[in-house]
Amino acid sequence: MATNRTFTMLKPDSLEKGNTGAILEKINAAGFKIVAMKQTRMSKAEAKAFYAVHSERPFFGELVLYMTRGPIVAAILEKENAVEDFRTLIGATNPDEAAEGTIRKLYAASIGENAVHGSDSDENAAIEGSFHFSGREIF
Ligand code: IDP
Ligand code: MG
Repeated sequence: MATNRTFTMLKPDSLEKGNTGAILEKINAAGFKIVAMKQTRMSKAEAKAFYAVHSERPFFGELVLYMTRGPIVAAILEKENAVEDFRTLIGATNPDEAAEGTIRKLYAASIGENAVHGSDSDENAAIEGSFHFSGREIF
């Protein structure tokens, strides 16, 4: 069932570069409502669990180090067609392939350090949102 919610993380590089406000402004301008948001930091165990689907990939170790090296901003976003529209807003995984004006084109350094996460399905959006937020943090 389509829930019209997606989950995002502004990744450590975005916070390090001071891009939090600019990225949230893009998200806001694109019509997403923030229904949950916090700054937090994942432990290595949490990052391994969050990205378990990638555990056999050659970049997994690098990904866990990157995602745990500093704080992130995690958020649940609401909008009609949220999952697909948010993937369009952030652009391709590799910023070299991302469309002009997308968040990754503007703010990502590389395929590894790519500024933001966006859920790839309604099912994963629900799983990922629940990973970071309890019911009483979602409005
Ligand atoms: P996505 O974030 O666009 O959905 P995924 O394929 O799900 O991309 O990969 C998850 C994350 O793993 C990426 O956002 C990126 O941070 C990292 N990653 C993906 N592919 C590579 C790679 O080839 N080298 C290094 N890191 C990668
Ligand atoms: Mg993905």
